[in-house]
Amino acid sequence: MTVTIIDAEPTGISVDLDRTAVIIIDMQRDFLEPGGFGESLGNDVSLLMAAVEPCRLLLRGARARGLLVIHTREGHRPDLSDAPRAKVERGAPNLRIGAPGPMGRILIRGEAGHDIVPALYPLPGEPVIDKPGKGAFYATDLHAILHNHAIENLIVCGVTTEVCVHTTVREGNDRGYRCIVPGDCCASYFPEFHETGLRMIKAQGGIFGWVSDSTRIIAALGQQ
Ligand code: TIU
Repeated sequence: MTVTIIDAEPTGISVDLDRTAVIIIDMQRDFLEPGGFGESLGNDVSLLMAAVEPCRLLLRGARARGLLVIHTREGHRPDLSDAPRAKVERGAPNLRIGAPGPMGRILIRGEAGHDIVPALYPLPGEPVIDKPGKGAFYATDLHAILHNHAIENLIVCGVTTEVCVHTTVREGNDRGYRCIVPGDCCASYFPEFHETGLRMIKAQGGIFGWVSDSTRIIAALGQQ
């Protein structure tokens, strides 16, 4: 047992690092890189790129401390058999899931754009969860992996704040995990959604969890 206190809002939180995992949500090339799917939708991907360096530093600290690190990727089977029609049919036909995009077929497993950005690439042995939905628990083995590692606390990073990070935090909170979100390790194409998304997590005494940042969490990792 290795207890440390992470400075956070609405309160500091005491966690056992031996029961704490870092989850990096969907830091995929198609969402983040210039020339990818996200940019082809008209988004400013530099907003998302801002989260890469804080995530890299947090990952380095977490790996050095021996925390379980888990990565997720949003995407579907090449035959789209796991993609609901309601999801596939959304948006302009040439920008739909499975359509040819600038980095391969959009949100299809195995395509270049579906892969994780080089700066945050998983190390051998770190679980990578391929998820068909926005939340990392839905239709995946994430809960089983966390349970088998006796994890109680999740540090949730990634993109986008109000979509896949938020959905995962809500799912995790309802499953009994304490969810801590380093705000600078998350990002959105919509800065106001990012800010409001973080405020929603920590409102009402921490209705979904806690909000901190990479600097304070890295400090806590070295504190014990
Ligand atoms: N990973 C994730 O958030 N998927 C999205 O589709 N996000 C958007 O904000 N579109």
